[in-house]
Amino acid sequence: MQEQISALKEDITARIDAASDLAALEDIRVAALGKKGSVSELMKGLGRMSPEERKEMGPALNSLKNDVADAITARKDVLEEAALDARLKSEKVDITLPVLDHAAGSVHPISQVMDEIAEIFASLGFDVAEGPDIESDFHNFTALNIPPEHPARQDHDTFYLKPDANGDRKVLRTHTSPVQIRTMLSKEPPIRIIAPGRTYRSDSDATHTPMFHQVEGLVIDRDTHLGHLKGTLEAFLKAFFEVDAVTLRLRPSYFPFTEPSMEVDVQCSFEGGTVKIGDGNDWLEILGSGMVNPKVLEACNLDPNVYQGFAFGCGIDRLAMLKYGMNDLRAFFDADLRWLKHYGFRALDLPTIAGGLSR
Ligand code: 2NM
Repeated sequence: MQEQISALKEDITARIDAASDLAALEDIRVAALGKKGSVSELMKGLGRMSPEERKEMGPALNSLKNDVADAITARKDVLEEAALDARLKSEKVDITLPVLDHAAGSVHPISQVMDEIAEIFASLGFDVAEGPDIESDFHNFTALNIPPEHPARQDHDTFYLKPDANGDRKVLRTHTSPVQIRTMLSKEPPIRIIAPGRTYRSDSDATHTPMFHQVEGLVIDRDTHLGHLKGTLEAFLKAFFEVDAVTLRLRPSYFPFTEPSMEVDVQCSFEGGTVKIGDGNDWLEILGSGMVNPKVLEACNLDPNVYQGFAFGCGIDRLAMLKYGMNDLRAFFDADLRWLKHYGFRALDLPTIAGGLSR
């Protein structure tokens, strides 16, 4: 019996060492330790033995079983490591090689438009400012002359976060204006910035998505006036739509953070089923703007008797649709590769004023 055990052990270990892959090893395990395996069959025989025999054979069979199991585990480790090595070798990527086809990935139209806007305003002397998406109530509302009980806080369809221990609720910023507030609080005028980025309102239909993109602009100095606002917006829209001239119409409006406030329309035509910006018989509302309300300046510790300035804001998603002839806002966020291939921009082809924005 002892001899039978050693012979079996020798046989099984030889097979284990010869197993060339994990599947072959599993077959060996089943043939030895499985329900009907050779080792299991021997162990079944224990029941028919006399107590003396069992006393001797029990431990011997147990250690056979353990030795076989250990040998399988050891071989499994070796085979798994070899399999991983082979896989790493076959999937090796030489990251020092030049990109084969950089057109394979593309820049999303919204990123392209943000780059274009930053480039245009850089040429006018503006910096790009950024701030957090999760904002304090103060920066998103109060400092902008939107007091606690103002209906604008509901009108904005604000996403509120759970209140903290002090009962303060943070918000997903409903506009990028809090970036302007942060800039005025931390920098001395003159200030010339744009604040592009993500904004959030609980609103979803063909023309609204709960996350959308805005760019706002802010200029603060001692003698900044409405003429500067109009000239800046004209220069921006001409460069953005790549036309020689634009005609603007400033319509009186109301925002809590500006006084006076103006809606800005650009002259356009809708002939032939597409919008043409520049001239024509129609008007397209494109921006909100105004002179920064003295209360906002005060909230930012700026003396309204010394400093004044203008601000404006507009939706980037809509600007992108207008410029690149897209009709459904929701397609921006579908991540449909066919759409991205059609509308995407070449990754390394950055917009420049000199080289053209949207080649
Ligand atoms: C708009 C329209 C008009 C605006 C105002 C400010 C700030 F912080 F200076 F008061 N930031 N953005 C503003 C003004 C935004 O968006 C339609």
